Amino acid sequence: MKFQRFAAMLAVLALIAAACGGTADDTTPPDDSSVTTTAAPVDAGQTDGESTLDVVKNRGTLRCGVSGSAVAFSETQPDGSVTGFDADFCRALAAAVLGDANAIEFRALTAQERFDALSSGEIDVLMRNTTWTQSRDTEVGMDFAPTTYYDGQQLMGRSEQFSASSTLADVDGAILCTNAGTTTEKNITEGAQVAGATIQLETVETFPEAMEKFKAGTCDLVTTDGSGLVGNKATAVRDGEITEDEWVIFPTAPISKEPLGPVYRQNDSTWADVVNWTVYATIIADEKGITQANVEEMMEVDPEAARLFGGEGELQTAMGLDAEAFLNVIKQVGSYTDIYNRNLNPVGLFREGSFNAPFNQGGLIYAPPAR
Ligand SMILES: N[C@@H](CCC(=O)N[C@@H](CS)C(=O)NCC(=O)O)C(=O)O
Repeated sequence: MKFQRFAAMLAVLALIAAACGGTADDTTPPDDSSVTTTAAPVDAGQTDGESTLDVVKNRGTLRCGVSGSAVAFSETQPDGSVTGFDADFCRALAAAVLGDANAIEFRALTAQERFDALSSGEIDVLMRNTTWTQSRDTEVGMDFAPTTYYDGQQLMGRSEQFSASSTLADVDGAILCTNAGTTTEKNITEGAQVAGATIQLETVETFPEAMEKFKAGTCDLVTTDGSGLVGNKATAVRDGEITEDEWVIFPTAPISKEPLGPVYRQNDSTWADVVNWTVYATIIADEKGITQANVEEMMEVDPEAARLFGGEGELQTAMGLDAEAFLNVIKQVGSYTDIYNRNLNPVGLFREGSFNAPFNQGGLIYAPPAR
């Protein structure tokens, strides 16, 4: 225990040193420019060995890290509320743990800030378009929940310069913009090199800033996860800034794999189970056609649904939750399809034919059995 406290102190000193003198690049691990420490939580009143589950229950609110400006995933509204796919998974977790989908404090974080916010205990969970990578899973000190959205990196340019069949070789000589502290900047640097294209990469703090530069013509292209490009293009069309065919997203086959999902501090198996099974509950509900409207009826006729939503044979209390934890998730927030369709259909993202379709319809969205 003493050693752990000493390690935590060292981590704080490292953070202060980084904040005072260094740039993000001084501490860049191989795949991430955003992290200065991998230490255990040093804040938020969490004692050594205590699960985040107890911290959240005692506090009575969930602190959920989001972007706040990721179209359709987490967008801070003028009244301060946060909407989107990631925001709804925060709500699902709050409904499971606290019985109240609104018992949340959202924290808007840039890509650079997100892992430090988790390491320091400022947030309990991160739901911010975050890609599961080996370095984040190991040296950065994170653990990853099941993927909630299978994405891939693409580029967006003007139709007079690029087309849907453009490739990375075609971006030779171009200025590309994206946000810092992301897999995006690493992928495009490597990808362009392999394709033999010389590019000028400009990284800014947030993706909306990259979009502003693209609109102003300072950048020839923007690049990020495909969902982000689709969302930003849909917003520009909706706001009358462009016509549907003015900007083009390419290449059709993304240049990377970006499995996005919830992230938590490593080595907290109790909390990991809770976050993971909250995601799984939304997926199992979806597999069974269970919705906010019919969940109680389905519990009568389907033994797995009965267990998962608090009936005979329930396993939620063994995880430190109320038996009805996942019933609250479905009733207050909905199944995976409810969450997906509500947030992503409006910007033109559909499950059909994508990796985000259910496993029995050719997709990758799959949950282990609730038994
Ligand atoms: N998935 C990548 C990229 C994440 C990312 O920053 N995505 C952009 C595009 S949607 C974003 O969240 N932008 C909103 C912002 O900058 O706040 C990662 O984990 O590094």
